[in-house]
Amino acid sequence: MQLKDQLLAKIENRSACIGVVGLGYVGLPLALEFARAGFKVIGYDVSERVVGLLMSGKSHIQDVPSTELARLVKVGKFEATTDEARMKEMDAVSIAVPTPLAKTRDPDMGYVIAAADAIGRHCRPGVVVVLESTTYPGTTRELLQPKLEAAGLTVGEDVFLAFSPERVDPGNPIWNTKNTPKIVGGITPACTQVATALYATCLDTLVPVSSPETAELVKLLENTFRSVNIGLANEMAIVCDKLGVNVWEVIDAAATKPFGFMKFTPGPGIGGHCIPLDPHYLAWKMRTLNYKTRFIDLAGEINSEMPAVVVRKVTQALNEEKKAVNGSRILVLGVAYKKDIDDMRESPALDVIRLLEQQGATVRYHDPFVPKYREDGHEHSGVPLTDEELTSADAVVIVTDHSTVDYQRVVHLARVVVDTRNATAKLAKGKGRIVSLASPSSYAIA
Ligand code: SAJ
Repeated sequence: MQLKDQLLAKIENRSACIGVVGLGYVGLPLALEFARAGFKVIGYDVSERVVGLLMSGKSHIQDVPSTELARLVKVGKFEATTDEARMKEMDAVSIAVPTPLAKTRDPDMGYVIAAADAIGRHCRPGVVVVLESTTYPGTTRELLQPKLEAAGLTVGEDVFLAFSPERVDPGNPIWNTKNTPKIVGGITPACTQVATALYATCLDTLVPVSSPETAELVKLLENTFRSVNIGLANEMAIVCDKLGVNVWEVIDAAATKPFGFMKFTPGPGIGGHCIPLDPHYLAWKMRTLNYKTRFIDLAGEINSEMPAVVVRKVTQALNEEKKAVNGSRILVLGVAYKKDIDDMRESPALDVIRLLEQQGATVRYHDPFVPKYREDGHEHSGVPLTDEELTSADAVVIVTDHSTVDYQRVVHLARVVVDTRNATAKLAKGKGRIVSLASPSSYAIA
């Protein structure tokens, strides 16, 4: 029986040993889906802390309950390890390691290269390897395939190689690893067939495409689409502010169009591990082909300008009180990169706080999801949202609109509220002034 058929049979009867490299918000949920489907799963991670935590039945990922993890560890269906030699036991390997941007905004492929090198050292004939990490088009073919071939393996015959983008939205109550459609693009049709069969054992919907480049680009289109449209919403905020029109009213009214429109909202900038970064992987690749991806670059410019726009708004609001930013006491409400989560990655709140402090303000923050965070080696602690904090602040700036904050109380007690998320739209007027990111009650952003 051919290697491909042998592997397909082991996938079918669940005797295949599944490997997941990288046990973060993508890898761990995926590992558990395979374990739930009946496979023995070995999770590999370089972090002793993470592996130790997982083996003690404790999950560090909000979407993975520790009870389920502990059960699968106990029955021997899931095992975490830092020993790369365990990769030789794996019949399938999904790579879900970080693909950050370097300070130069160029792709940092270090984690993918390290994972691919380790797999190359231990991979054997009859294995399927799938890269899930978001990356530039061509990575699977140009970076991973040669490493498998250097191990003496022929892709499409001895070993099967594909790209399948992660579509994990941490904390999403509706869409999860199992029910989100899964794109799969193999180097050869046999690669696509095997990788699709692998994921079909535990995921609801598979979407095979014709190549890994197609699959790599699908992911980048998805997130570039968001970045560009968020950038448009942010520019619309600047336009509305100059025209004295309420941008939120404009967008809500446009969203009544039942076709041909999709609502995006302005804000203090974009954060997270995807939207600020993913489009730049495509921009970087196209620069190597002497093409400038203007939409990506322009959206990046506008989105990354928004923290400064917010600070100008705060400056103008304080100016109306005959106050300077310098020496003012400012309370920032919400520092996570989006509402109702605790994730600080690339949060625009960090830029807003930094810019205010550079102008001499004393900035404190309150975030019910982020009691403290570390930045540039310093630890920052939040303050409780007491009446004193609200009444003594020269301005309260709503940067992330967590649902658990009582904004009516904020507006009632604060002298000036700068609202970058339209969190105060439907509130009764309070003692202080509300300055929206863009509406007639605000001052031109300039
Ligand atoms: N944002 C806006 N205006 C918007 C939407 C978002 O300013 O209209 C800001 C958010 O506040 C945040 C940033 O953009 O700072 C990113 O927000 P996001 O809603 O795109 O959330 P993410 O970063 O968690 O994006 C993830 C992505 N998921 C994957 O890459 C698998 C994205 O593709 C999803 O569409 C998104 O979740 C989602 O829809 O929740």
